[in-house]
Amino acid sequence: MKKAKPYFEQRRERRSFLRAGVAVAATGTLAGCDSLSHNETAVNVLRSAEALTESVHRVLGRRAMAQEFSPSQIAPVFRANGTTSPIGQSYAAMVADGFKDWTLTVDGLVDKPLELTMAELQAMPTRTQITRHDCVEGWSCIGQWKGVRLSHLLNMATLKPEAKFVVFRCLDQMDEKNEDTMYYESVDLDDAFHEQTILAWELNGKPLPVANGAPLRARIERQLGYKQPKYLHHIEVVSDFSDIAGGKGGFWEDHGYNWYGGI
Ligand SMILES: Nc1nc2c(c(=O)[nH]1)N[C@H]1C(S)=C(S)[C@@H](COP(=O)(O)O)O[C@H]1N2
Ligand SMILES: [Mo]
Repeated sequence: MKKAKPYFEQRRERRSFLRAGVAVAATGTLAGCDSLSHNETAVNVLRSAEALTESVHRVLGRRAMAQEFSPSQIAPVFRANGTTSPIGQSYAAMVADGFKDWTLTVDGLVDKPLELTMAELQAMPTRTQITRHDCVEGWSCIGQWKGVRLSHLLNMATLKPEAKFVVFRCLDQMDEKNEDTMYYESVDLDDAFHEQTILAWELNGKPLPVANGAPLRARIERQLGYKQPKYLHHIEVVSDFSDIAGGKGGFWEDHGYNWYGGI
């Protein structure tokens, strides 16, 4: 009998087919959560465009802001995707006690490592933004996020000169049979210090739901959906990620996605 593939492998196959749909979302005027239809020619044109995106972003600079929307454009329900309820006792226990003992660690190539409670994070200067999330599976969704800028934490921790990337470590295990499949992601310092890169504890004016990454998730608004890590507990500053997990800088990158998911 043929062994069933882990669900993330099945999803990867579907995603590589659909990923070009995101560019359609980026040029359309979608409000709320919409599925996208695909047109063969457009998909091929956009595939080649995608290859150029990283170099174009490098030349033009990476400070440009992602579009922000008005409150009336917020989707009634923000769609959830990927992990929507992390497996395992330790996360369940955190949910049960309202994340009372959860902390966020910031360490690696920093002068002053941090360990922050939610109360400490929430006492920091906040940013609120209404943005559109674009998933490579072919849907987009507009939501309002509130949190602290990642730059604020990185400045507090003070990066060492060798620092090049920020790695986000999450609490959810992707393959229930393999403990080495925790979701993780990474971005370079351009994205880490971007004005709209925040660590959010609120979605649409309410505490971040479990399905969307409670208690804390990153919003890196110039990047695609898979570069928006949920269920954060640890941020590590590194010079190189080749010795982390599969070495490609993220869970989906280790399964074939581009490391650069800029939009
Ligand atoms: N920890 C974690 N972060 C994750 C994922 C995941 O499975 N686990 N899925 C990613 C993908 S592919 C998308 S589209 C978004 C979905 O975020 P949402 O559930 O808030 O819509 O989270 C991203 N971040
Ligand atoms: Mo996604």
